[in-house]
Amino acid sequence: HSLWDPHYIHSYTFYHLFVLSPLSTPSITPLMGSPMGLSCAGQFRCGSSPKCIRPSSQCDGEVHCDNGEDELGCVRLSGRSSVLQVQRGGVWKTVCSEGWNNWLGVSACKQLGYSRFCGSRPKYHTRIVGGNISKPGQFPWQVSLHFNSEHLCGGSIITSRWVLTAAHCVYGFAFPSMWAVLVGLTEQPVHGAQSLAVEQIIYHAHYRSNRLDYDIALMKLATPLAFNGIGPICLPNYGEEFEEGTVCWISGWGATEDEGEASVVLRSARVPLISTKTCNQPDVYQGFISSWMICAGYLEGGTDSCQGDSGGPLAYEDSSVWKLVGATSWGNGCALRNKPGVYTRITQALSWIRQQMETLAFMFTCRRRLDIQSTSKLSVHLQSSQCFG
Ligand SMILES: [Ca+2]
Repeated sequence: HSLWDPHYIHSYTFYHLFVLSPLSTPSITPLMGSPMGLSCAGQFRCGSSPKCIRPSSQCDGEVHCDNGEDELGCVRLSGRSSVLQVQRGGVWKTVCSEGWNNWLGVSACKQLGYSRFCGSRPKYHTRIVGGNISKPGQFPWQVSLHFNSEHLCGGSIITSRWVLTAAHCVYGFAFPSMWAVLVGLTEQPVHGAQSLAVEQIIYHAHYRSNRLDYDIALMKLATPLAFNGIGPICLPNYGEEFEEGTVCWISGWGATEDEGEASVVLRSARVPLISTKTCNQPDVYQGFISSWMICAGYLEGGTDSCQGDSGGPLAYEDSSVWKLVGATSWGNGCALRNKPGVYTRITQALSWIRQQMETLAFMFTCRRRLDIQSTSKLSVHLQSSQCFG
């Protein structure tokens, strides 16, 4: 069983893991004193910058501070019965209680990471190996990950700052400065596509190049994406099951035949999901399919993802909302009989994804806050213990 993409990238034995331990619920603590001489009277001060924002801009689901501190610590569990509460304008409101309205519901969902603005695209009246050429905007979440200015892998936009891909794309190569995320393009090489710098790369701590599990990674963009013509795909819900035979779409610039050249144009294909039971049969993948994997494609062969498609989306349209079911991971050859594509099962990775995004955002805020603290000669240990303890 071979992983997609050049294997030489795994020959490095450089362990560049940035493993973060789970932290308790982040909370905003105003800076003690005002190191920059700004009081922000009656306003909310962004921890990492001298910026002040209106109190109503705190916890409204939109980022106003440069590092998003205004949108941290907006959700909590309260009381003995652990009711879910959401902060709005400095007041905690209990979910679904009296006075709860649609606006608060949408705002709460945004806080919890469920943006209603994911997974939509313009209407198409249409349809890799055996796949069709895609039109601009057909897969607005699809990105091309360039390493040293060359397409290496695919990925999916999941928020304005995060791109999801496969761990085997970045393993041993998690150097942000060598990567660029290209968005809004259908043809390679690139003409006028938006290219974004990468601030941080994280892959699952349990991923190893000689194994197939935990094949998931996240790239944090150095600057947020503007969603014009491009947009995020929705993550599936916790515990959401996708049944055998559910028709999904794969897309990418991967090879159109095994060991072939990468495709110039973005290709896509319809692939039905295959149950783990079927995929683990002796003549298919003989028990190699774990809970971290999901199979899709045709046992008769002919249509499949291939080298260069790695990390890209396996997407499902659920009542006109597109959800990310999988990330292209591995396969035996491409489009061979009884060797369908295998994808990282996103529902299995949800906790990990949420944890990385929340923790990293929080750590960054803390680090910035500590920098400010140390220059102002205020005691650091309190902030330290709050951030890292
Ligand atoms: Ca805000």
